[in-house]
Amino acid sequence: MTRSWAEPWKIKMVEPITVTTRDERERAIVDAGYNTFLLKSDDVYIDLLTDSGTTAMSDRQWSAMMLGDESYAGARSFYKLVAAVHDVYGYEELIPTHQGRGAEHLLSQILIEQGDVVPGNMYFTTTRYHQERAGGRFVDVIIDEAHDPTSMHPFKGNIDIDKLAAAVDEVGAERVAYVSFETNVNLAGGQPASMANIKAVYAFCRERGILVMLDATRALENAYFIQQREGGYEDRSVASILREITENSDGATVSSKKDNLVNIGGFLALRDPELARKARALLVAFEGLHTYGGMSGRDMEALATGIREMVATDDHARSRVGQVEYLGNKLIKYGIPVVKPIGGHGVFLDAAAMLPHIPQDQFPAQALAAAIYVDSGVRGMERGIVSAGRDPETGENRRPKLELVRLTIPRRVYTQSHMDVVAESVIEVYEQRDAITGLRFTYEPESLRFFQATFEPLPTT
Ligand code: PM9
Repeated sequence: MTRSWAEPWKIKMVEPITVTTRDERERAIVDAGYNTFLLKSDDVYIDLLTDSGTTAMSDRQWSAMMLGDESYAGARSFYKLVAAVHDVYGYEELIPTHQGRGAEHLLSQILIEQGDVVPGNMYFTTTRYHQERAGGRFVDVIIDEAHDPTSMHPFKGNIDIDKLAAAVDEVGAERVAYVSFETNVNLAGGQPASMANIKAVYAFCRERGILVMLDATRALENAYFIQQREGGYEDRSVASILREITENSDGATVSSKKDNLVNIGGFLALRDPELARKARALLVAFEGLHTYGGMSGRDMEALATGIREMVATDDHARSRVGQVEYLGNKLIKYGIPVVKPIGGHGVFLDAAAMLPHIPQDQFPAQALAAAIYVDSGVRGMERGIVSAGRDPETGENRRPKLELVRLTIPRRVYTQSHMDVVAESVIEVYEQRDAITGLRFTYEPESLRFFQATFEPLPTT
């Protein structure tokens, strides 16, 4: 008999949520221009927009906040954070930022020169935005399986070394700013890279003198999948696998709003003191002094505690990913098309397969996210053509192969009963899918358009 697992915590405080009526939700989605980012949280029942900054902190984190040292310079809380990042991730140089994109901005500015190439394993919205803003050209070198929602490859976050070699050969190693290696690739569906692949990329880059910068935002979840799926790692702790992932990298950007169990914060971590000096010079202009960056003392206390807490036992990673798998398996059982294998931070609905009657230009994933919200008050997020944006050179829509709705699970927030309600709503909407129509823009922002764009339904013919 397979034995069940349970969350390694019990609930000490609750936050009431209420369910709205269908009429209220129909009005709310029109007011929000069919963009779930523009809904008010009071109009949302179960909020699966993102796992970013939506974590429930522990009693230890809340009590650590009381110890926050709010000194402008040299705060005690900063040195606790430096020690936590060093002990858990192994990096010597810490540049604290307000969140992940602050770190991406600094890294892009210190390493990318106009015309440089930045190979990476599938784009992330803010990451690519900063790389392009600094004059770089992102080249996707993820394995082909990552673009196929039905492929059961256990490590769909892997970099294809042949694609990487081709990207390097095209411009020469000196025009490659760095390899941008995301752990547990978000837009592929929360899919991990294998340790074998991570090591192969380090070896390839070392030989050619190219830096490897991790996006270690969800490296913990990647470490957990390595433990579960890669031969030789089954008896290793998630903490030790995480250290092995980061071991040969030259640095990392981290949005601490995910793995690190806090509501705000992030950092750039580096090994080279000279590079760190350059980053700190920018830090003081864009974020704050080098001993707080974009965080208060209490934020840094909560973060230092969260970083240690996430690896204290493997139970946290197991129950976090276990809850995502619980929802995913329910949907798979019913025949809902989802990205497989189920990823680490959310279940990704294959909107292209669910709504084949809506062409990609009419934003099927955006329409599906809106329909699920109207059905039940469950809020997900589009991760398809709207998120991909336009090519800055041609102005044309980028057409990602994946047209997805992400149901992202916040850490330590919802119970399995919430997951049951979510699954039932998705099933209901799937059964009524022919009634869903495509959308068109009523407002399209120039960059990162998915955050603030508004839409209206296309007239039915
Ligand atoms: N990710 C997410 O919901 C929040 C913003 S986009 C909707 O998935 C990676 C892999 C991320 C990420 C944010 C950032 C940026 C960098 N890398 O949001 O600036 O998933 O802290 O981090 C979001 P910040």
